[in-house]
Amino acid sequence: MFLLTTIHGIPVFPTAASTAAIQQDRLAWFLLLVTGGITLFIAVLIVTFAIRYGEHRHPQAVQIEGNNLLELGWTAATLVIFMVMFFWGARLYYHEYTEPPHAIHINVIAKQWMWKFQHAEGQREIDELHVPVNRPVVLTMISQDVIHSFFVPAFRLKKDVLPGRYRDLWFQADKIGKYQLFCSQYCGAEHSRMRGTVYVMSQADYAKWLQNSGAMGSAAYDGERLFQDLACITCHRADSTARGPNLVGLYGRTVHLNDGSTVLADDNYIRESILYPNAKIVAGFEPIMPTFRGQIDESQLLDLVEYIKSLKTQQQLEPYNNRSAPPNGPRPTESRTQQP
Ligand code: HEC
Ligand SMILES: [Cu+2]
Repeated sequence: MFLLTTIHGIPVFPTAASTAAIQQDRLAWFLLLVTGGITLFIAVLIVTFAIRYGEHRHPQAVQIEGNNLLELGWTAATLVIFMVMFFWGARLYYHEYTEPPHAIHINVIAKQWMWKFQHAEGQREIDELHVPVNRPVVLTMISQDVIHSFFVPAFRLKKDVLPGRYRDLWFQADKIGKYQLFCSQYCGAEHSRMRGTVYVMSQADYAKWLQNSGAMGSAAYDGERLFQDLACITCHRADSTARGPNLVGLYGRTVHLNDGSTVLADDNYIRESILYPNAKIVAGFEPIMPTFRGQIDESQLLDLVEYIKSLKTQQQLEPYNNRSAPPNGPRPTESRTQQP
């Protein structure tokens, strides 16, 4: 395997601890060798030509008017090299932007100057992230203030974390250990202290950690409580008198809006619906939803999103006290969207 992280004990590349790391290192080495090789070749030519064809030796220059074979040759050769770079890079890029199914999902909130992590099972961490080895992990990241950047050199992983917008990032760690996390976007006075540690654990240790880290309830469960406390439930009910759309099965569905357009109900759409309810009005509904901007923080918003994502059956939306009531037929709210 072509992979070099140290030369005589001197580290050239940081430890490679994710599936993508090895791939990216290979590409980086390839680019380095090609560009380094060409640079060297040109440097040697310049020096030799300068010596061999200096003014004193060849006072009379002989013009060469072109050589088709040579020109075709180097055009084709560079094209091939660039195409290899392009497709190789595009493959890695595509891989990086395709979230694998069955991944562990963790929410990340960046703020001046710390990293907050919220596991789906309810664990919350600050500046520490525990993940299992050999399992894909999807991070949904958002900033509470300015732009930060999530950077784990050992995973060859870096992505800006923006305010007002969820962005996903995924990785699969393949070496148990402790790795550094940095913020790589200058974000204020204590930017340099915005660091953390990623602990990659065996699957058994991770399961133990999940059990022992004292989560009170899952993120979706916290979201459900908020849904009741903030009285979302008064409008978004699963009964025929509800004034808001039924949120069951909303996540991942296409929503029809009153201006005739459609939108995919993803994390960012749900977030926008809560903060800017009037930005997009669901077809068949009045713009009566109040904004919750300023009333809930990023972490509560993420919990609400988790809860709405978890809504798969009507029963889940019933208030606690009539959970056992059977769903009572089709509801007017269901006509607003068509199942894909
Ligand atoms: C006063 C009633 C009311 C309250 C309270 C309310 N909503 Fe809404 N909500 C609506 C209405 C009406 C719509 C559809 C019109 C629109 O898009 O603004 C809507 C739309 C939504 C949508 C988009 C639904 C879709 O099908 O695309 C989401 C998500 C949502 N609300 C979440 C919430 C959450 C979470 C809360 C509590 C924090 C909440 N709502 C509180 C009335 C309400
Ligand atoms: Cu930062």
